[in-house]
Amino acid sequence: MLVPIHKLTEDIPCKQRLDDLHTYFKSQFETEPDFFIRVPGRVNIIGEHIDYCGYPVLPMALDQCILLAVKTNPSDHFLQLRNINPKFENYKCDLTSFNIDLPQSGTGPEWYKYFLCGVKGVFENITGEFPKIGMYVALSGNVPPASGLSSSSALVSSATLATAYAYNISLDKKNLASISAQCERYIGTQGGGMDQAIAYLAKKGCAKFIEFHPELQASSIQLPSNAFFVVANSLAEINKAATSDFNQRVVECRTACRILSKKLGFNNWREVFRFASLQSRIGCSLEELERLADKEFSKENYTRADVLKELDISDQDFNDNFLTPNTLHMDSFKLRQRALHVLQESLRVWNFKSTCEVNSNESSCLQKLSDFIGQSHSSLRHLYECSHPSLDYLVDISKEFGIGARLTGAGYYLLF
Ligand code: ADP
Ligand code: NG1
Ligand code: MG
Repeated sequence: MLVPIHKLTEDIPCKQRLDDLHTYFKSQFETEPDFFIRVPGRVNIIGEHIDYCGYPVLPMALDQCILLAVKTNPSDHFLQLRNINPKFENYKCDLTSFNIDLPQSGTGPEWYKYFLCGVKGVFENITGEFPKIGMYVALSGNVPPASGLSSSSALVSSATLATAYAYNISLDKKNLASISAQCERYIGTQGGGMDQAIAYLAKKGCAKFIEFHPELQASSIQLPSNAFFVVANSLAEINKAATSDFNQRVVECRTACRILSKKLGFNNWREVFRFASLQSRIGCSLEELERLADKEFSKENYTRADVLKELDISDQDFNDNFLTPNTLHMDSFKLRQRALHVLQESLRVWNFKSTCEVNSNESSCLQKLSDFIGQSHSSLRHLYECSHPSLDYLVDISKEFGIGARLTGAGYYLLF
């Protein structure tokens, strides 16, 4: 949401935080902001680690959000960033020449690099040379960072929206979501677009069924009126850009998909790296694709040599064209487990959606939804191996009370 300062009314959401940010902005820059931006975090109800395979997901927006106060300054070309949380350092750069260089390992990228992703994403969508305009920006965020609730994408998406508005670029919400999804990859992770899509396309009072293939589409899903969703923090944090875990899973999925595509004799198997594309290319059902993966991937573990043999390519080709900078070391691939998770989880999303649509007010409905959520966690824990002992503990306690619970986001968080 974008609010010019003259429309800052009393009934606007987050009014107190906006007032505090307004005061902070003035104390930092000794001037008034031109506009405010609000972008929510999200909780994904079901459909985990499948967006980057092209399959639909079912998230909803949270109240927790990133707020920005922004003033443009046409008389210079500097970006100046301040964060109301003193833990995050001030930042200034020249918008005519900046780059997003990433740390080699260890801690994740500095917070302002997520903002730069959004700026870069918009700049890339402006054709030809254009004058750079300075921007003063103050940020206030209360999405718990590195916890699976999409604080990173709320931050990147807020930067995209702020930059597009500052530069008077007219883009619709779907375009903004797609640009934000693409440019967040400059932070080093190969995400799928769920977080940025819900950031822009969420509607109050419902979840969204978000499709990516063949193009971005969001439809509202009415959840049962007698259902409660609780988001609990396991307190285990992971910065997705600080380790290669996230990208390793993406690479395993892409590799599995390419191997199936090659086995099926598709000449362009290199380009068919998302299961959703493979499925429409074959023209089969999810169940049929699952049976194919089950049949073709019989090993628990594939070595690098196994993969090279299956694809009939050289080590150099594999490194250059199929791996990411932080997955070059990979020499073991759990193709079977990752493929089965993706295809079964995708089926659960469709079943969850149709259960909500068909009998949303029957008591049996809640039990069914709860079961899907429980199965999703079990799959993420055992097949996708992205859970955490603290999370499993919370899920196990919930089970004792007959409540379906699962992690949400890339890992390390909980929902029921
Ligand atoms: P998430 O699951 O929350 O998206 P990520 O690992 O993708 O986790 O991104 C977390 C990173 O996003 C943080 O380490 C920080 O760099 C940045 N971030 C999130 N919220 C804020 C904030 N309020 N202020 C500054 N940076 C933030
Ligand atoms: P989080 O954990 O919020 O960073 C990540 C990806 C999503 C999706 C989920 C797993 C990004 C920006 N986000 O979310 O696209 O793949 O993990 O379902 O990469
Ligand atoms: Mg993130």
